[in-house]
Amino acid sequence: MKYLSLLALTFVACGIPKQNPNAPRDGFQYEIGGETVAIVYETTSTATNTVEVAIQVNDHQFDLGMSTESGLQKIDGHGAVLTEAERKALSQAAQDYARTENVTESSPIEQKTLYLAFDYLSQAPDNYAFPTRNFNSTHLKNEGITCIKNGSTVTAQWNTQLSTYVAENIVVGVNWPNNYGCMGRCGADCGWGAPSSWTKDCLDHDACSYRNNASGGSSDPNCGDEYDEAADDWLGGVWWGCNGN
Ligand SMILES: [Ca+2]
Ligand SMILES: [Ca+2]
Ligand SMILES: [Ca+2]
Repeated sequence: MKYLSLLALTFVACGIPKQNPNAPRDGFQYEIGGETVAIVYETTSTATNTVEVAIQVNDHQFDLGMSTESGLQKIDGHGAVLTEAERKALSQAAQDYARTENVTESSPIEQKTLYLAFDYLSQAPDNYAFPTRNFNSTHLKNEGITCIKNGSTVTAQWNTQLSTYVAENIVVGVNWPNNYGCMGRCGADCGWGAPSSWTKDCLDHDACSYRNNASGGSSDPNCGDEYDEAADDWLGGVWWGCNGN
């Protein structure tokens, strides 16, 4: 981890311009709205069938654990709150990584996890502070991740500061405006062909985010909990075969 920190600091401190050939191989750097965002990552496979993914976004550290047998085990964001520029950079990194590495469903778990982690982090609600979370893998499949099918009608459910319960029937896969295409797909809009999950918790998150952003409310107090509940779906749904079909 020390290596990552030093690397990132050097990376930022030198103000390396875009596409510098000396930039570290395992990283991205973007200029977004006058803000420099450096992203450095590292994946490690352990003896216990677990893949550890470390992602550093400027001075924020994220550590994820993915089991090759049971899916997502932990996400530790150390309390990080991402800026809008950092979230946009992560979204771009997800796209660039998926294209560069040609990430597909048959890619190694390290690659899929890294791509899905970039994608998940990029969709954090405003002012959301990433906690330390552990997932009870024995309950993941039946309680945490429910696959949904494209073209079926599913009742999205969420809550807000003003309403303890909001429900709306949505045809899975329908395109809503403002980059809310492919409703029910975990991730913004319809993605770029890289693997993604289609689940109930992601539909709830999509609907909550759209309805609350559209009405001008900050989405965090309203949809932060839906974002939490979708974490295992986002990162583990592909693993469980929730491909929307
Ligand atoms: Ca879930
Ligand atoms: Ca909510
Ligand atoms: Ca979505």
